[in-house]
Amino acid sequence: MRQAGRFLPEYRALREQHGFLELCKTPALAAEVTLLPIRRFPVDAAILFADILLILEPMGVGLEFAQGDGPVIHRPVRSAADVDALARVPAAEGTPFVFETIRHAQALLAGEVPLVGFAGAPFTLASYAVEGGGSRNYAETKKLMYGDARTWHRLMERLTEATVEYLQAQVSAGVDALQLFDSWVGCLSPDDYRAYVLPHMRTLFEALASSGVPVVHFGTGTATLLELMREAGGDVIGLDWRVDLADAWARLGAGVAVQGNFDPVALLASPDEIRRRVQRILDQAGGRPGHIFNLGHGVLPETPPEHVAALVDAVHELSAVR
Ligand code: 1CP
Repeated sequence: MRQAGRFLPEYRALREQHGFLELCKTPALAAEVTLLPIRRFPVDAAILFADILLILEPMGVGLEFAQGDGPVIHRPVRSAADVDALARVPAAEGTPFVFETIRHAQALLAGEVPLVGFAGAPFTLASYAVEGGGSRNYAETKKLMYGDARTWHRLMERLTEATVEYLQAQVSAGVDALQLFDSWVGCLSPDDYRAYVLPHMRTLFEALASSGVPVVHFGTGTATLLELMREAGGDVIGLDWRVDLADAWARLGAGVAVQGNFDPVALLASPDEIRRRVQRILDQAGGRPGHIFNLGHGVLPETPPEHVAALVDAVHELSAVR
């Protein structure tokens, strides 16, 4: 996760010449960025270079990536009228560059490793749309959710519909797997997840079931939500480092794969410590099929690339002996 991002000097060099949205909207460049980690590390998959927020731009919310401040949405969605005003634009017209990047990246990859496409899950997308950017407490999001449930559900329906179409178009363009990022859903209680999020996630996963590619259901801070996430759907459930992988897998049951769950901050530790922590996760997985080794969240910009190399090598060496 964020393996193509700001911790790579070659990415930072490209960013000196191009804005973030400009990179995303220039398929030849976005495909190159997608391949940067593949050229540097023997990772087992590439993740499309794009962003979860791109899908919001054609809806007319005024998306901008301000230098150093993260994403800004200039016209936040906070009322029934705001939801009604969201433009309905077919994915092929709204984000054609994403599908072009996929075709381009697949041509460059030439089957070397699979390409993972992705989208933000409706709750996480809604949190940005309602807050107008990143958030700590999700106050505006919860104000809408608790104060006007009807409008909340209409917003979630709109985002779910758009996301289904967007992901189906990614599959048509050639991705080999999909990941749904519900990065911030861990701010909800189980009751609220069940009432305000789960029905929409179920709709989403049911619509993707016929896509023919595996779907990863990812979140962070989800220790209390894992069973509900499983109920919502996904072939693979993403785990963060706050849970013990073996315990979490036991709770989820044998019929589902898991992904995770190395603490990305532990990539700042020494290669020896990284190796010990890789071993611990592999021990918890116990050689069972259906474990995708991954970080529990994205690579931090300050991570030394050599430490990522040490992680990838440790995973390959220590899992090969089984
Ligand atoms: O200045 C820059 O170059 C922008 C940094 C950056 C990058 C490299 C952003 C802005 N997005 C991305 C790429 C990105 N985002 C990828 C491509 C794969 C890769 O780099 O390896 C992916 C999969 C994402 C997904 C994404 N964007 C998520 C979900 C995953 C997660 O980490 O939780 C989220 C929440 C975003 C929003 C976003 N985009 C960018 C930033 C800085 C943020 C987070 C802001 C916040 O904390 O609210």
